[in-house]
Amino acid sequence: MPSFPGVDFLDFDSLLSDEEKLARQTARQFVDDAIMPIIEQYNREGKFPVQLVPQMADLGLFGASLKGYGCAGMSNVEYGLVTQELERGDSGLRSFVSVQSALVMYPIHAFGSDAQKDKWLPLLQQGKAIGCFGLTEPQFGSNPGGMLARAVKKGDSYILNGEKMWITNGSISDVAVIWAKTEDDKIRGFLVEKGTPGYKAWDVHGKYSLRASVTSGLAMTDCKIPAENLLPGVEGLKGPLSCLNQARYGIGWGGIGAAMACYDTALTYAKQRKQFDNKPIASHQLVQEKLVWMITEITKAQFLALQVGRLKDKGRVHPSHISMMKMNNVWVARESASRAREILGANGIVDDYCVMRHMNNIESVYTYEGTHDIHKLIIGERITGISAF
Ligand code: TGC
Ligand code: FAD
Repeated sequence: MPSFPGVDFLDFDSLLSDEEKLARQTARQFVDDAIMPIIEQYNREGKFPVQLVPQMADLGLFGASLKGYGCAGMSNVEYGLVTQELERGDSGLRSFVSVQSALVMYPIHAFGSDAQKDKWLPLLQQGKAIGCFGLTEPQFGSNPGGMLARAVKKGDSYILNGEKMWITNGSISDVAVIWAKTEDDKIRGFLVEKGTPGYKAWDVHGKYSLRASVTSGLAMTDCKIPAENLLPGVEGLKGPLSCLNQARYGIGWGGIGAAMACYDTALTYAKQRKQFDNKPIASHQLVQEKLVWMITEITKAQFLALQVGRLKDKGRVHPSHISMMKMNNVWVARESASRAREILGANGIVDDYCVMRHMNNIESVYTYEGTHDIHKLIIGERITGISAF
């Protein structure tokens, strides 16, 4: 399939290095060749295309911005451009890569023991093991600090009890990074392996969003976890929140990808579809206004993402910068999908076109990894010094 040409109104590409363009092109071609031909079918059937995992591993997409253990050692900008392309294909594919990379490999890399890193990072990087990240609980979403999951030390083990909800990849994971409070009320991370007695995963059905992604609930009943499966390098809420910084960053680029897919589809459609005197609908001012809104916001989102990426590469990014990027760029995707749907008229509601799939997916992306409004409050706290949660 010919490669997607990209969306570049303001010569954004002149700010990218050859390596950055190559990383994007590699992901772009993979999306066009391997994802686009099958994604509507998988979305319709509500299945994750698990057969793509080895191919994604071969392309170095897992843990791509980490160093060592076979990881590609990409810059943050390169990694961001990859997640942009994946989400242009489908948010579910980007979710898979985000969870595997930012929420499972990153905490093991940053906070794990040498034995944990040696055991899991090569397997996860090669796609021979799949991981998930259990922070959210049925009663604690935006406020994970209130979690009920508990780990009690008993000899050389921890006894883990609790429930996690809305967990991407939950039922297909070989290892789960589970966050729970120990007896001193501190949040700690545990590596819970598939097959641990008392550990159960089940799938959420009836989703209208992220249908090509596995979303699960997890239950842990008196799970005996060897003490060496505790992540030794971090305690407190800053552990899971620092993983979220990595994942939210990828999502900020991903939003651009979903918006690009909707814009490109709407622009092509508007130039072809004729109404009133056999004129293309693109010749009407009201239709042009929607397309102009999209290209303007996509362009602004690109420069925001690039600056956050450059700051991250220099070690100068603050979590509130990433919040602004996640909040803004996912909103741009949501609004672009809505406008593109209008331009496509009735055709906008069927899966001959990608628009409604993106529109539905973005509802999850708008909510997970900190809702749109939680990111507003993070930025609000940063500029006023006052917490309004
Ligand atoms: P607060 O008192 O502000 O902070 C507690 C400790 O954490 C530190 N901290 C951070 N550290 C690293 N990165 C950040 N972004 C951090 N934000 C805060 C903070 O300095 C403090 O450290 P210390 O040493 O003083 O203890 O915590 P709070 O309880 O008031 O909560 C703050 C709030 C609301 C911003 C936080 O809870 C939050 O972000 N809530 C949203 C929850 C969320 O995003 N959940 C995501 C679950 S995972 C998911 O959705 C995966 S989707 C996967 C897919 O892509 O498919
Ligand atoms: P709530 O926290 O109940 O919020 C409901 C509404 O209230 C929101 O609009 C919110 O903005 C608002 N609100 C809450 N508090 C405030 C406040 N203080 N001020 C103003 N407004 C507020 N979690 C994981 O741990 N791992 C995963 O892999 C994972 N994957 C997910 C995949 C999908 C498809 C989805 C949908 C979710 C996933 N999540 C995952 C969970 C996700 O992170 C949570 O849904 C999210 O953090 C919001 O929590 P909640 O749904 O409980 O909403």
